[in-house]
Formats: sequence, structure tokens, C-alpha cells
Amino acid sequence: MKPVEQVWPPDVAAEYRAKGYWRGETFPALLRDRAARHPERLAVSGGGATWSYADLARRAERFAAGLLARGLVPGDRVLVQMSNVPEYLSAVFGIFRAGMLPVFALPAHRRIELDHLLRKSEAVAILTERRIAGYDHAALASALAGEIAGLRHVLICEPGQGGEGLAGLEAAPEERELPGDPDPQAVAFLQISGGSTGLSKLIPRTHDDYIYSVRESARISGLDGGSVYLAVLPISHNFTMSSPGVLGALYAGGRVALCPDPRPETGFRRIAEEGVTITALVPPLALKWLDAAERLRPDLPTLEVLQVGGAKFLPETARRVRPVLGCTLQQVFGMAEGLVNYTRLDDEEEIIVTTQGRPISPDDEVLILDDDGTPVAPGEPGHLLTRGPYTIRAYHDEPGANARSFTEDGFYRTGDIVRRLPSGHLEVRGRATDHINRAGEKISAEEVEDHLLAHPQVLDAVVVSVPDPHLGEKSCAFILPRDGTAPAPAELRRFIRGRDIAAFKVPDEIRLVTSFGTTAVGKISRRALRAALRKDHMEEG
Ligand code: J2J
Repeated sequence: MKPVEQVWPPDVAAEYRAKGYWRGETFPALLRDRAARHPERLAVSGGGATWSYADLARRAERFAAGLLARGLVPGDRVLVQMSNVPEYLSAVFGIFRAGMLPVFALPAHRRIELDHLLRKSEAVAILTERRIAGYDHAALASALAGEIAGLRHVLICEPGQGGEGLAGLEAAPEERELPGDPDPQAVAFLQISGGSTGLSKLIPRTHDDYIYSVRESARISGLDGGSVYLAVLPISHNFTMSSPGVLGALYAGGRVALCPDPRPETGFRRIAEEGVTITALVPPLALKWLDAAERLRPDLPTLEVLQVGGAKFLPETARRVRPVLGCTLQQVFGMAEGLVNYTRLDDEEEIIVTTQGRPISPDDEVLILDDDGTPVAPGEPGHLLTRGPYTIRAYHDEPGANARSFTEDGFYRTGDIVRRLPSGHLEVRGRATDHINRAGEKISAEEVEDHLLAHPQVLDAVVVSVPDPHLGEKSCAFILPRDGTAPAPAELRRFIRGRDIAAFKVPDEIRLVTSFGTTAVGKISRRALRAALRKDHMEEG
């Protein structure tokens, strides 16, 4: 198995420790500590569970023991594909407790994505629910186990049985001795990248670096023992997990409340039932919630903060949050690779509605460069590069991508175009890379093009992002058919669905063209071609 590591230069690591960013905390120790400090306090509610911290810790231990009893060993990677159910938390903390590494997949992922993540991470096990939103994940997991030699365990969770449905792995802890706490500098898990070229890359995050970002995020978002965080977005997304997310809520000794679906009606009901103080949405959902709140006038007296992030939140919508929902907006501009920016709760309203926040750490280094790599003048837009105490220096096992995505001195090229205000707040202006940010879901144009090219009647395909009033951005595929044959858009859509990829990657719009513009083909880069077609689309409407 290839080792999973994340390494900062030793002097830099020493500085992060000396400054108290990296405190040697680990996930197993964190839950044990909270369960010892306030065992009876509620940690998780929803999906049939009302679990105290002691319950959660005990369940995690039993799951850890169950994994070991099945023959998994510390260091093993376990792919987790679960929805917003309480068992997700006992399973993930159980995997940590057993010294193993979760690899986080999204419920929307299908065969193509899972196959890639499983192989790349060399996972020995897949943990998923029998069904999520009607899709038979158990069947897919079994099929994958038949094809991938290293994938030896298919663990199927049946949520909603009070936590007793965790793949039959609720072994009694006394049957197995659990390992000691991991090295805080070791990789705790593999998160997945939004991916602008090809398939998702794996992001190794250490206990020390991630817990630092979680701890500070919880502080910046005002979490304490009385906070109730409602998990609406997919729970394994980096935003929901850590900004401050479910981990921030548990770090602060607060409670995680689960939302079974993201509809505004469901959200308002859960906020009222649980006394939710903070929740997080992507911009298109925030817009839906605002429209629904104007209609339904829900009474949400406990809600203090609505976080919005994952894609650009337009100021005109942002301005509606306080008057309509009666809470403070917090814009969050983050990335699974590290850097997270927040507007602060006490920032002026104008800053809150027009910027995407400023970095967590005084040691988050931010460069804003022009195309030639020269720093732009203050206030001018440019490419955002960053490095710091919780931003990775490398993806797992991606020498090519690492050479492109990181500078020699360790800065991560985010691909985002931003400008910086005198206050240090960043405004996201656009993106230099070719992914589509569809309602916060990142889609690689190249990946979708490759699927389209597999169709026998497709000579070439170019996928671009185009503005959409509901989704922010949607995807449009321009198709150049082979001579004399033109596949119908509906047939192409069927074809690409049949490729077994996440549904959000299927192009929203398909346009057949006879050329990509005479000067374009072969002469300009693929990126310039995408830009030209995007412009055509916007002009033609
Ligand atoms: C514009 N673009 C944004 C924003 C992310 C917290 C919040 C979000 C993510 C996330 C995350 C944006 N305005 N407010 O991991 O911890 C786009 C940028 C960025 C990319 C990262 C977190 N917030 N984006 O969205 O890894 O283009 O993380 O580089 O999924 O989303 O995507 P992802």
C-alpha cells in the first residue's frame, strides 16, 4: 500500500506548533475528552437518534471493535458513502478510533467516481447505506467488490434502527483491544477535491492541521456548548464537516442536528424542533430558503447565523438574509485543500454582504498574482495562491497534478480569481480553471468531455459553464458530430447517464455545432476554446 502522508517543511511545522496552532489533538482523543467532560449532554439528534456524548463515544468504540473483529487493521482505508444520518458520526469516529482512515465520497457518486476513489486510496472496505434517495448503493458496492481485488469488505448500514444497523459491526469493545491514539501529525482521513482536471484527487489532512481549522472555525462562528448546528448540505462535504460544521459543533461541546433533506420546509421545521442556532447552505439553496421564508414566515427565534458558501453569493441576495430570516449572514469561502475565509459575525453589514470573508489564521499566506506571476496592485483582481497551517502541500499520489497545483515553495494554486480589500477581506471575482460550479457541486469540464467523446458519433466535445439564475452556473456541452451523423441531444444525455457518473455531471444543455469556429480548432488552447464557446452561448442566450 502506498503510504498516505502530508508533510510540511520541519521548520514550518515547528513554527505552527510553537504558535499553538498544532496542539497535538487527535479525533479519537477529542471525542473521548468531550465524553468525559460532559457525558450526558446531547451530541447528536435526528434520524431516530438522541445520543449523548457518552452514547456517541460508546457507539464509536463498538464500531471500531467491530472493524477490528472483521479483520481490518489500523492504517486501512475505508471509503464512506453515507447521507445525513446519525450512524455517519458513530462510524467515522469509530474508524478514527480503530486507527483507520475514512475516505469521503458523496451520496451522488456512482460507479465511475467510487471505482476511482477506491482504487486511488487502496481502500479495503466500503461503508455505505443500503439505499440513499432510492438508489441501490448495496448492489453497486457488491459489484465493485467483485471487480477491485483489494476491496475485501462491503459494509452495509441500515440507518434508522437507533444506530443498531451499522453493518452488524456493533461488537462489544471488551472483545477487542483498541489501538492507542494516532500520531497527531499523521493523516486522519482523505477528503476529495472538487477537481478541475479529470477525476477527483485525494486530499490527505492530518489531525493537527484539520483540528486547528475546526477549532478556529468554531470560535469564529461563535460556537459553544449551547450551539446547535443543523447539517443540511451533504455531511461529508468539507463545508458541512469542518467550517465549523459537525466537527466544530462537537469540538465546542454543542449538538449536531440532522436534516434529512434540504427543502426549506424541512429545514424550518428542524430549526424549530431542535432550537438550531446555526446552519450552512450553498447560494442556490439560500435563495430558495429566502423565497420560502417570505411566503411561509416561519418563526425561527433561535437561529443566530446562516452560513452561505461553496459558490459566489450575490450581494443582492445576501442583503435579504438579515431582514427575511432575522439572523446574521456569514459568508464562507473555503476549499477542501485548506484555506477557509469567513466574514466575522461583527463585521459591518456591507462587508458581510459584499465579500467572501478573510482567512482563519494570521499565518494563512495569501498571494494575488497576475498571469505572469507578479503580485497585482492592492485591490486589483488576480490569481489566489495560498499556504498556511491547514493548507495541504500535496495531493495523495498525484505527481503530475502536484507539479501543476503547487509552486516550488509550497503555495497552493486555488484556481480562483479574487481581489483583496484594505480590511483583508477577499471578494471572489471568478475562476481561472475549467470547472463548473453547479450549485456548489464542482464539475470538471475535462471529465465530462471524456465521457462524451466515448460516444461513437461524437468527434469532439467542449463543456463550459454558463450562468443560471437558479444554480448559479450550469453546464453546457458543445458537440461536434462525426461526418454525416448527428446524435440527438436526448440520446447523448441517455448515453452519458448510462456511463454511471454522478447525476450532477450530466450536461444541463447540449448543443450540436458544425464547427467550433474556423479559427479556433487546433490553433488555440482548449481553455481559450471553452472561453469562446461560453461567450457565444451568452451572446446567443
Ligand atoms: C465563491 N466561490 C466559492 C464562495 C467555495 C467551506 C466552504 C466551501 C467549501 C468548498 C469548503 C466559495 N464564493 N463563498 O471546503 O470548508 C469555490 C472556489 C473554491 C472551491 C472549493 C469549506 N466557496 N468556492 O466549496 O473543495 O472556487 O470546498 O476554490 O468543494 O469552491 O470547493 P470545495
